[in-house]
Amino acid sequence: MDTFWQNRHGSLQKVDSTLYQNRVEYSVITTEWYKITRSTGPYSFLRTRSLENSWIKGYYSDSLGGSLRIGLYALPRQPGKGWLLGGCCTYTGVVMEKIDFSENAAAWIEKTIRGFLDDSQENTLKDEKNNRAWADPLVGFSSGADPLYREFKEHIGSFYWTPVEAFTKAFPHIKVAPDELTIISWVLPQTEETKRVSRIETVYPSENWARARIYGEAVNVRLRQQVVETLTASGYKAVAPQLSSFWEEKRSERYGDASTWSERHAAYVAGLGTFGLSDGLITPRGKAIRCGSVVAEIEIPPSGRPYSESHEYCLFRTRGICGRCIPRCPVDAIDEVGHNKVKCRDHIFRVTAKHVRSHYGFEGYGCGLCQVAVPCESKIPKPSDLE
Ligand code: B12
Ligand code: SF4
Ligand code: SF4
Repeated sequence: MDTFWQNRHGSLQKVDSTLYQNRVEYSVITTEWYKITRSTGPYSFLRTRSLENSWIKGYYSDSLGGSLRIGLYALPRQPGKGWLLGGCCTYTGVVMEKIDFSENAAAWIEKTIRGFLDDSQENTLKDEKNNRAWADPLVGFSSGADPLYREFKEHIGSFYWTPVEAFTKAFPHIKVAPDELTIISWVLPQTEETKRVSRIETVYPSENWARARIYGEAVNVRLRQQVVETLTASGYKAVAPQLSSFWEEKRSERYGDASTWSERHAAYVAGLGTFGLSDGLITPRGKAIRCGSVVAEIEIPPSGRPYSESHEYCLFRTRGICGRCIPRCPVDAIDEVGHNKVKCRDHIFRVTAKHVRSHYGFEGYGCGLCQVAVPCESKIPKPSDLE
């Protein structure tokens, strides 16, 4: 019984069960969701599927001596994976984890993201050794009412979405106020191995980097879907703007290449990093990263920003020193004024794509040489890093 309830937060109540031959049972009736992290069974004539990774709420009984008997309840499998009917099955050795949405939604979301990335079947570069695509993530939250989102629209262009607009594209019939939305942002750092093999490159991306661009981004796509599905299964409406059929690349009069929703701008609002001379977002895990974001109708306190300027972590932008990303670019797309997106795009799509196909044997591209072998590669740089 201890094993079975070892993580429970509710208390056992004596109830007269009408569900199973009117026996008196000691049961827990919860209104909270639990995730079953371990179980053996089921032992029942119904032979339903394993309960692991199921999310349950309702009536559980321990009358069969340290086992879990599920009444006639419909159990949602892990979000997005359909429904499973309980029906008086007995499971033993069950370990459940309480999912406390209301009190600590931030921890719940962060756990969902980390849990997904810990799965080696998901988080993979799809190479021979099944190397991890991404290292330990950073997660942050911002409010849909943060005035920066309106400012972005004003500066970047009228095509640029505020969180309410991104949300309304997915749920046109729902009226939502900006402060009812939270933007969940994450940063996926390149692994040590990918950075190591990329530092020595001077013209083309390493195979690992190109794999991270293609297969790593596929992981990021599934992660966005997982976050949306997890929220949806718990009754919170959510959308990943980057995956929306309405998302598109656009041209900003002021900034050139842009899009309807920039994930690193969302990460900036969530306190995850500031921009660099090369345009890349510099985070506490550095600039060799990718990001992701989901807009959800849920209240989560904003993480706050430990900076006040858009380029605060860049040594060149703040102190006029460094500039180490300038010579890293093989096509001189970075200079003391900033980043030339036209040269950069040309190199990535015209030059590196051919190299990836002919040398690594898959359809892909990428560059990011300005994101490795620089002081801001893996952390927020300090002047002493230049010595
Ligand atoms: C279009 C695009 C490109 C274009 C243009 C890049 C660009 N700078 O916008 C091209 C093809 C050149 C490109 C190249 C690359 N990209 Co790209 N790209 C995008 C995409 C799809 C949209 C970006 C967007 O909408 N930008 C909007 C414009 C307005 O942003 P911006 O010009 O960069 O922003 C500047 C201004 O806003 C300015 N600014 C001025 N005043 C103020 C004031 C405030 C308050 C703020 C906050 C900012 C600000 O600061 C910013 C930086 O200088 C995003 C995915 C996404 N949806 O977010 C990925 C994305 C930006 N790319 C990414 C990556 C990794 C790359 C490459 C390394 C390619 C690769 N994977 O191998 C290179 C790196 C280029 C570089 N030096 O940064 C990552 C960013 C990683 C990082 N550390 O920043 C993203 C976020 C993809 C992802 N999901 O992770 N990319
Ligand atoms: S390498 Fe130096 S100049 Fe370039 S973005 Fe990083 S800190 Fe700024
Ligand atoms: S991504 Fe490559 S081409 Fe683009 S600015 Fe960086 S180093 Fe230059």
